[in-house]
Amino acid sequence: MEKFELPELPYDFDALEPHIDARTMEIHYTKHHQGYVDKLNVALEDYKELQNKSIEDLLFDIDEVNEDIRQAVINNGGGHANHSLFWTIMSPDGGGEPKDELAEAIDKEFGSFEEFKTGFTEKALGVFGSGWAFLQLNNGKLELKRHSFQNSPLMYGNTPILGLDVWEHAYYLKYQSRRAEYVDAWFNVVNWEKVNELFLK
Ligand code: MN3
Repeated sequence: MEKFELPELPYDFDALEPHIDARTMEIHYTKHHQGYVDKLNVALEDYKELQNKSIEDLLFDIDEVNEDIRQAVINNGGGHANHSLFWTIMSPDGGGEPKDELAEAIDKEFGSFEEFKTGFTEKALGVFGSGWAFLQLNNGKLELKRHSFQNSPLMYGNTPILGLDVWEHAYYLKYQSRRAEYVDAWFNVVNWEKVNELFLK
C-alpha cells in the first residue's frame, strides 16, 4: 500500500501559459513531484507508524523520524509538501494583488504590496542553487524565508502560505538562466484567494 499520493493538479498543464509553459508543468508534476512521492514511500516502507502521519506532521516532528531515513524524508517529504502547496497557490485566474485580510496583513508587515513583492523577489533570487522562497506564518506573524533544496518551513514550526520553486527544473525550458524573468512572470499566476484562505487557517 502506498501511503502518499500525488495530489490532483487543479488545472491543465497548459493553463498557466504563457507564464509557465505546458511542457515544464507536465515534467514538473508527473516526473519531479511524482519522484518525491515515490521516494518518500520507499523511505517509509519499514516504518508503518510514520505512514499514518500527515505530511505536515511528519515534517513538523522531523526529529522523531529515525536517523536512517531522516534525510530522505526531509528531501522527499519536503519535496512532496512544497509542491503540493505550489500547485494550489497558482491559477490561470491568478495575478493581481491580494485582497481582504491578507492584503491588510501584508501592508502592516511589509509596508505595501510592492514592498512585499520586492522582498519576496529578493529571497527568490538570493537562493544559491536549488531551493524555494516562502511567505510563511511564524507564530501568526507573516515573514519571508528562503530555503535550500526541499527543506520545508514546517520543519521549523512555520506554516508556508505561498511558495515559489526556484529549482532550475521549474523554469529552465522557457527561461533558461533568467530566473528573475521567471519570478516576475510567476506573479501573474499567483492565486491570492487561495493564499488568503491559507492565511486565515
Ligand atoms: Mn520543483
